Amino acid sequence: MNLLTSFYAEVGKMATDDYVGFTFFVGCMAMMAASAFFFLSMNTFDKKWRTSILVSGLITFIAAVHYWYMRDYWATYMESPTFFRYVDWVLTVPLMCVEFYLILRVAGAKKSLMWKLIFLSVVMLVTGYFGEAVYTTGTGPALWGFISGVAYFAIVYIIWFGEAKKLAEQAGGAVLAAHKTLCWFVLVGWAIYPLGYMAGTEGWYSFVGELGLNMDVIYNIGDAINKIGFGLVVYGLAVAATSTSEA
Ligand SMILES: *C/C=C(C)/C=C/C=C(C)/C=C/C1=C(C)CCCC1(C)C
Repeated sequence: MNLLTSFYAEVGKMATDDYVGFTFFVGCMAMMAASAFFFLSMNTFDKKWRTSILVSGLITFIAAVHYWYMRDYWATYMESPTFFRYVDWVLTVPLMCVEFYLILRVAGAKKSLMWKLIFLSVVMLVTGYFGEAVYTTGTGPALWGFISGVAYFAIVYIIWFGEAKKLAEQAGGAVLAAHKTLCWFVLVGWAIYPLGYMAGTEGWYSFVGELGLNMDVIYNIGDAINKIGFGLVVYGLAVAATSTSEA
């Protein structure tokens, strides 16, 4: 076999109705493109915003690499790449918590706020993994999903009403506006994930799966919205803050 035929032999076929495969593929490309965008734009901003843009790029870059593997895993086994999915999340979601801290630093945010959010996000994801991959029968998924949901709401509380909200108000202006948008991402954008979880695990909520919704498609849509959208909000803040400081 020459090089060309062996190359083509390695590219799997994809059925036109394989929405999971399709969204893994498009998700991978979108994450790559977003990473290039964030990394290349980084140096056009004031120094104090560069770390935030760098983190936006790291989030989509880490996701791009995981999507590369997940796309391949799905194409080979036609199974949910649960392990890679959660490794991706456990790296990227804490980085989203870091973003909150970074933009609120102008109002004097403390590291303890960042660690609190990181801790809660890890609890949310590890317990979610237990329900999705370890205790997958009986009341397991519902119970672990519930614990995960409690950690999720603790994050929502801190950013919407707690410490983070107060700092955003002190900062005011573009930071407050960006913080508010990010809060909506967490409340609405992140709520996509429990929906995917309910579609893909067994429990009293099995009607969600019966609607014909697919867990991986839902997770892939959620990731595209949240990782790229979140990064763009931070990008918009850096644009706004850089142009006002020049004026
Ligand atoms: C880039 C990836 C992101 C923003 C992932 C976020 C994931 C969640 C908010 C997951 C939440 C879950 C629950 C609230 C309950 C059920 C289990 C999870 C892990 C799907």
